[in-house]
Amino acid sequence: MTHPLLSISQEVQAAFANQQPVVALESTIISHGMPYPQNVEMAKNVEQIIRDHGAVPATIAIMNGQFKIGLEEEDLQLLATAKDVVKVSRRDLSEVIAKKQIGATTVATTMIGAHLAGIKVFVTGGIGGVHRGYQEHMDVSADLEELGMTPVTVVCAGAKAILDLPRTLEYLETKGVPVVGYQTDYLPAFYSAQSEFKLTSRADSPQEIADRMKAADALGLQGGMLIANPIPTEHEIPNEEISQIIDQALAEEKAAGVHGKDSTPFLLAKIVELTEGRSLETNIQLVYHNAKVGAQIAQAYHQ
Ligand code: PSU
Ligand code: MN
Repeated sequence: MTHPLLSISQEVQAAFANQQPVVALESTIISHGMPYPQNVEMAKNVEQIIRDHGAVPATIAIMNGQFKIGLEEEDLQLLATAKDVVKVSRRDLSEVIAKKQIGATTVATTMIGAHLAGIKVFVTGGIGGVHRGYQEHMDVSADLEELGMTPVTVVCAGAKAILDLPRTLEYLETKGVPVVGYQTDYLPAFYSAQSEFKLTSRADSPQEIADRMKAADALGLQGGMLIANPIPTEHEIPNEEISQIIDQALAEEKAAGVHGKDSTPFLLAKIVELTEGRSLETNIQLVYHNAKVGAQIAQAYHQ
């Protein structure tokens, strides 16, 4: 019996019926993470990349008081253009469902929807984390708590330096979340393939990750796993270039008095503006690379 608050697309239902691997995708990256029309192009392309690599994509959003698992092209278009799409993290979820608003799911709520639907692997760009200046404002993304309690494997390109990377790693350790470098020993820094922060865990193949997911299942561990997959170096923006831009974006955020759930979307848009679109192209390329690796992990897990 399907959960009453799930609306599953025909493509995804067929994948479940045929025991094909399914990969979840988030929608905040579409509504609040990238400008139109690149957002909707990215959303369509990333789904196709997952299909081309042997899995079935399930982009997730909130519509008509339900989690919609697997979106139609018109849904993607709506999420990419509508002005009243709510950014939905765990805190906002029950309200947006009850009011039947259109909601874009963050990493946290995409994990919740994926888990309800029985999807084990989820591909995104970057996760939320401990924001810089944590000592003053205590801004820690609900994504980190969700990773600590919901058993979904999240493939990302690390976290961008708008965040406090070492404190984000400490927080994940406290929550018991494995942070696995995919073919790397260092935490990738989103736009850049590598940060200076060494990880305690590395995997070199999708099979190794699938084995760990199965061990976590067998143990009944409730939390998720974070796979940190570096952007291919031909697409990266080197640390020294992007760090000045990030500092400027953070200064402008402070001057504008932006905080809370508006912080991440503001900084992402500001960085696109300051790099004249180069950061957007980088962001899109890292999502595509994550999609390929995520599809491979989902396949290995399903065998
Ligand atoms: N980081 C990115 N791109 C994004 C996000 C984070 O590089 O689009 C989005 C994701 O949906 C993530 C959310 O779950 O921002 C985190 O928001 P907050 O920090 O408000 O929890
Ligand atoms: Mn926050």
